Amino acid sequence: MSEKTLLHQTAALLGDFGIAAETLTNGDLPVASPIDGSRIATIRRHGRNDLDGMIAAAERAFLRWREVPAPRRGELVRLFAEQLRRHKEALGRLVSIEAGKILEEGQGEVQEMIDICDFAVGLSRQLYGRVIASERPGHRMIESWHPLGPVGIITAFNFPVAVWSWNAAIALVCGDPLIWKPSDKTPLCSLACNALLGRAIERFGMPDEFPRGLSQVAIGGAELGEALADDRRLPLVSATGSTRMGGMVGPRVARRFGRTLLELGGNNGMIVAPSADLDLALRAILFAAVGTAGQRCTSLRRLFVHDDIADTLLDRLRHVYAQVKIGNPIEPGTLVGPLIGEAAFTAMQQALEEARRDGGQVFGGERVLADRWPDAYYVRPALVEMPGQSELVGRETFAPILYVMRYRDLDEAIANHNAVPQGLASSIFTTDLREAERFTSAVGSDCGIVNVNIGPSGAEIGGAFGGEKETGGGREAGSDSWKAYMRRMTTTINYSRQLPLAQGIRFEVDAS
Ligand code: UN1
Repeated sequence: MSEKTLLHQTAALLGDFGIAAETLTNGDLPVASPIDGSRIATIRRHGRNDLDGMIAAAERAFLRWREVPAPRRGELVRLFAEQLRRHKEALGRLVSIEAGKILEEGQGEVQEMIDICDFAVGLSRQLYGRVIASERPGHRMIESWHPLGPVGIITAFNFPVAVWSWNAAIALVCGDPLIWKPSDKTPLCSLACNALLGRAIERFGMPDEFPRGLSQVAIGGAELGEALADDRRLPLVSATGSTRMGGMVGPRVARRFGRTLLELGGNNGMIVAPSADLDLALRAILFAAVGTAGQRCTSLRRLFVHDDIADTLLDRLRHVYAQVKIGNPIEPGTLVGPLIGEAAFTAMQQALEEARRDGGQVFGGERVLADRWPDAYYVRPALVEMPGQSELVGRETFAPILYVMRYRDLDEAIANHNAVPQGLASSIFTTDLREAERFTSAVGSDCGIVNVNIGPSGAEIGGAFGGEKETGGGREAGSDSWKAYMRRMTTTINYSRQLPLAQGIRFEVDAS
């Protein structure tokens, strides 16, 4: 893959989305493809002043958008989904070029966008409140949901389009404008998404400057994230990324009594019990641990295997790990693309070194294809047999490292599974009903996502997505996650001729 080819492909793809060629050359932020490390664009970074103007525009758009009936707002999201269907192949390819994901996964991300849009369109007619029985005669209590205001959305490089869309599609039907700060490693994907949404906005037909403020992208690094977190005009900041980033955003938003929706680090585990269907388990492990080069927040990082089947499973795992095709993610047949960059590679090598010091036996993990692409970082996924769950295993290393530990007793395995700071996704492979139920019960996994006979990654959008502990506690996407994007109102209406007080309190003066 020559530098020229990727550069040209990127410009052509973005051109089709309506992004002018000058946008890709006139700037101060270099964008590289992890495929070969070559530069694919140089775009303009925004400063705090730009962001300030964007937030002001979003505030103005909010005043109009909140008055558009929710099912009409849903119509905009329906139009956006139409654009996504039309450009699924192209946007998926851009994801592959900019984030290094294999084509299949790039397309999968766009499918996830389409799915959440469809969900949001239906939701736009179902933003239900409730009627609550009042304790007072002649009174009615109702709970209703109203638009909240402009939402700040911070996303990571590894899901450069889908995670924004979980927030965007829901926030839009809820009546909230969007300000998106993508990872500065994947800004082009965000420009493409915003351009497609722009086309939908155009077709929807809205007056004057209002469309601009409805959805904006702020390009930059941590300084912009901090500014978003500090700004009182953004009642909600939804942030997906590392626990370190969440530790910066969370307290800053809390200091101004704003609301956060945090989806942070995961250190996802799987228990493989003696009764497990090992063929299924093997495929699930491969997809969850090796897919996306181990760079999903839901990637499988810890495997607890029962002693009785450990040797068999490990033999089979080593076999598939040795065969997995690593290479250019836009070539068909590749299963593992590059790491996002040098820092990810260094962190992975340091973790493997530490694992060896802790008595771990490392299989794989070495750099490959360096002679072909010296500026890109491809690795063979690593399997590491650990004598126990050391401090290292408790940390999330964003790379394809799978720590394997053996167990004898399920409760002990569950306890170890839960004994890490993160709480995103988990799974058990078993055909024993008692074990499956125990794992999904109150005394089982402490994660937000708890699966049986499927791996921890690759969640559908219909469920609420997120996790506990250092994962941040937020829930995005389906179920009733929409409530985070709205303002809850409790209303009591008195249609009687009396004024009874709640709790039977008497508070009167003789006014005669
Ligand atoms: C992420 O890595 O931040 O469940 C999101 C999954 C995907 C989303 C991952 N649907 O793996």
